Amino acid sequence: MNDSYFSTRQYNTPAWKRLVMCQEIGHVLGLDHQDEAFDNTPMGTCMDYSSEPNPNQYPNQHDYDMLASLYSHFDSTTTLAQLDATVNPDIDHDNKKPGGKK
Ligand SMILES: [Ca+2]
Ligand SMILES: [Zn+2]
Repeated sequence: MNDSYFSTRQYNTPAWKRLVMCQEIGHVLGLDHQDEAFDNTPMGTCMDYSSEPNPNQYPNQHDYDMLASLYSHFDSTTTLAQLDATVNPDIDHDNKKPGGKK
């Protein structure tokens, strides 16, 4: 984290720290901003740009719904075999068993 903003009195508060950490972790998990205007009513999610941090310290239901749609399913394809072939072209993918040693 670039914590240079926290040397500014206005931002060196628990609410701003929670908002920023929540938003950056949200980005790592694949979430985008829900809103990028600073001067409108806070949406109650850390994925909202706002000049009022207090209502925006945590994810809201939309963020949890997005995470569920991103992750609560099995992938229909995988590129793992391609990675194996690059790293070790001798791996026999046809005879690979689930849970077998690799
Ligand atoms: Ca906003
Ligand atoms: Zn952001």
